[in-house]
Amino acid sequence: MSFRTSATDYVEDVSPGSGALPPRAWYPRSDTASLSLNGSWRFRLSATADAEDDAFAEPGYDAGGWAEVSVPGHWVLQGHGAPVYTNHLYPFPVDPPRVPTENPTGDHLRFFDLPADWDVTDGGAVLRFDGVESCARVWLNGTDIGEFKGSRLPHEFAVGHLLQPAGNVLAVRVHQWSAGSYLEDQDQWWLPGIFRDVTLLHRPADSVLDFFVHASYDHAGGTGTLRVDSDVAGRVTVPDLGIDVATGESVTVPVEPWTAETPRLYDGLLATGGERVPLRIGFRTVELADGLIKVNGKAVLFKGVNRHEWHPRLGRALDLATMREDVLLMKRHNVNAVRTSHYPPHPAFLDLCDEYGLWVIDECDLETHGFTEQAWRDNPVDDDRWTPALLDRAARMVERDKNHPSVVIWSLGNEAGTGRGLTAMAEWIHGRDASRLVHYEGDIDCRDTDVYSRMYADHAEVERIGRALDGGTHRRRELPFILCEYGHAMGNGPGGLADYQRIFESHDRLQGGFIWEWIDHGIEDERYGYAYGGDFGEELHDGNFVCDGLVFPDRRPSPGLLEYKKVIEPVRIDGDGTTVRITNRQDFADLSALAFEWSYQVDGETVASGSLAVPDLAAGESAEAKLPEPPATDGGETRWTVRALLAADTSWGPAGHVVAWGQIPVSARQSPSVAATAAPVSGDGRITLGPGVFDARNGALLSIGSVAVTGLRLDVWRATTDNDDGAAWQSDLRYGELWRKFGLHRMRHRLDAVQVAGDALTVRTRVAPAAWEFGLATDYRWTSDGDRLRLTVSVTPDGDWTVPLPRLGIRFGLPAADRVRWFGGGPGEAYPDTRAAALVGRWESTVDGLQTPYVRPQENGARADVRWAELGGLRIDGDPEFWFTARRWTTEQLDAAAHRSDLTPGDTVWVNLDHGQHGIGSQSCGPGVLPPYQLHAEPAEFTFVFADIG
Ligand code: IPT
Repeated sequence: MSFRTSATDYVEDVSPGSGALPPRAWYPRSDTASLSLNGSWRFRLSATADAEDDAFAEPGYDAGGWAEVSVPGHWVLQGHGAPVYTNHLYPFPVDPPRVPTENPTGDHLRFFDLPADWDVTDGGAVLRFDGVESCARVWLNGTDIGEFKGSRLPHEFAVGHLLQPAGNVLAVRVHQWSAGSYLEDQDQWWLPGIFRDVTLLHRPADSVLDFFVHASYDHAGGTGTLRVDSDVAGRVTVPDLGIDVATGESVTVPVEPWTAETPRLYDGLLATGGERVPLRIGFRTVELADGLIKVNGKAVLFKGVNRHEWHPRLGRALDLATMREDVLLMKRHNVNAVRTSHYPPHPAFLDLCDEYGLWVIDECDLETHGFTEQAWRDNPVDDDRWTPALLDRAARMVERDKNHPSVVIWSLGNEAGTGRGLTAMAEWIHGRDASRLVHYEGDIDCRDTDVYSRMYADHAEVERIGRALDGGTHRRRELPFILCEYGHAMGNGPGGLADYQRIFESHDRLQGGFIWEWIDHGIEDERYGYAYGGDFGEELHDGNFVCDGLVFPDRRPSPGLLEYKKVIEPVRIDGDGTTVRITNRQDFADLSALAFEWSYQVDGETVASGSLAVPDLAAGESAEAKLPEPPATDGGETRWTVRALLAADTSWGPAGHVVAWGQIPVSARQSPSVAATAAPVSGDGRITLGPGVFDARNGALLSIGSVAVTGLRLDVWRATTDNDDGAAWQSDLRYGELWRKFGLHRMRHRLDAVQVAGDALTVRTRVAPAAWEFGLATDYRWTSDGDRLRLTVSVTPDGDWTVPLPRLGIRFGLPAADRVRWFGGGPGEAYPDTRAAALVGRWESTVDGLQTPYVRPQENGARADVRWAELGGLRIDGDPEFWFTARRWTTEQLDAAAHRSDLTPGDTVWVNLDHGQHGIGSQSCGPGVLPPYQLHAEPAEFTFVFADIG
């Protein structure tokens, strides 16, 4: 007995669908007519797949009472139902290919007329869907034309015979869940809907079907060979190259090659009897040679990111402007590669990668990660019944995207275990396109792939792989290595990027990596600012794990992106006090696009600057340039700053855009000195020492001159970051958890003595958490020269400290402070292992401007190497330099907040001056903090000098 209605059987059918045309190359325009069917569509939501019959598809159906949604779009982001976020767990029982009865189903209706000049008698027409999640059935003018799955892949239907000049009715029934959902278990929001363009294409007689542009480059001869294979014969012309050949015919001419650094495209045309299709041709050859990924004969180093499609209001329904913004942001931050995690992007994105220059790993829409929970039993990729669906997905990706020079590697998918279906995909792809390599991280032995790829391997292991000490199968040992994911950019971080980069650059086999990931998938939300998993009442969810990008949901760069930009800069600038060494770290381009400038700083102020002559170095070369005679100065801390800038406007950045920089110290800083000439004076329950006034009973500082100070004391706590907390599955020590276990967030301060002796006021304390026997003996020693107040903090750990400290320093409150000036690292935040981008100089900000608005609030905003800072009428000089943080809420409030909207500024500005900060690491999904950046409980002494400058 069957309980299922046959009308919806296709939903749970493992097949890719029926009725669609074979996949073919996608191109944005030609001279044939097309009609965009984007816009407002009529919409009706049902709770199950078969709640409604198909009467709505009939011409004349009255949808007057229906709602409206925008196409492209996701209905759950337009007030119908709600989004669901899970990382890898299927949000439905795992019983492939069955899906729940509760299966939100959106019926969509679009009425359209053809433009007057569209001749329905000339040839046919094709209806194209660029992306529908997850399964759709389509009717045109009441005729069922087919159904399909494969959410982020195009599907075309021949509809010429059904079209009318006017009054056409397009009906699309979209099911949130289908057999296809089992293949689409990517770490992202589940967002049903017609989320990419819907287009009607006129197909006149003899118009183009599929075509394959083969454009290779012979780096030895400097020539390009072009051959365009086309299902419909025609001619191919490339005016700039004098090419005019028949389709299928090869021609070899001298060309400039395409690379991500030099994205030379030639405009061409494919003309058949019925259509003229513009081509943008890039000549380049990708090969595996000498165990390396080579393009045009040279090994490339990927400085990549994993890009999901995301917009905080539109979800994965991205417009062209947003795609372009992504590409421009990447180029401006020195990113040279994109993995289209974990599905083929909107096809227009790849046009932008061709145009601006980015290496692309194009990844198929395939992930079955949830099967890991059952030891991969019943995994569709190892079950022949699913193989046609897998091959269909591979073909739809390859055929759609094969004409992009930017695409250098095909990826079978992500986190799908292993199985025969994947092997079949790889075999098919290798057979169809021998001009590119095949990637799949899950193929640990590289049986089917051309690249050894891993995710989140720690530094030591990557180093071993670089040294070829990792073993593995014979095949794997011959292959180059990439980290397809690393540097988990969740919240504050990732830390340790510079350390990875050093390793990549030390071993040829290591060809770089791709940060996880480009953008936080926060959803704009009135309640929270940005919502994340769980904010929509999901029964299962993975919280803010969906916010792990280098840019915030609004695409503002996070400090992680600025750090990455610095770490991967294409030019290295270093040197000693008199010469500067410039290294061109690019793989292809010389330095002719860049101009160099020097400047000279005394105590952070620029006193002289000029341009620096740098030879036009070829890729990989380095040279020394002579710095001018340094300006005469009267002491002070001095340094050179050398910058590489765009010499002229480019397609992605204006002249003057800073690409790379380096600082070269000349003379070191003098420590602030304060003679202890004033003596403490007691009276009236107060102790006065120079400008400082203290409470005589407990030694608490009350004011410095006119500035009231509250709560000054040792502080070791920080609002744990996502990387401190670590991922639940990490077997390593996770300090966020241990810190709380050991009570570092609830340290008690026991007063042992307030001593006035000679020129000093000394307050002796012991700082320790309830329940534990370890602590920090902490002495505060105050002296003054009458004008300034000097504090030396001495910390001596006792007992058995088994965890590092989150931070070590003092904190205090100031009644009012808005503007902040400092001399030290800036302009943005930095931590011990995320400090590459901190430029030493003079900086200014508001207190609010110091905050980094992580979607889930957490420790943020420290400025590194601060010599002095001024705020709220105080000047603070540090000995040694310190980490400076100021915010209008306490660390405890920051720690308790789940969303930005939980943080409301109070009247007090809380200031942290830290002698040490624990590093950040990448343990939210990856290795923790490397040993040099850990802050161990050890004896420490540090000094601050305070002056009232109000
Ligand atoms: C890896 C996934 O490939 C990626 O989609 C994302 O979920 C990332 O982790 C974490 O944000 S899977 C890896 C943790 C086993």
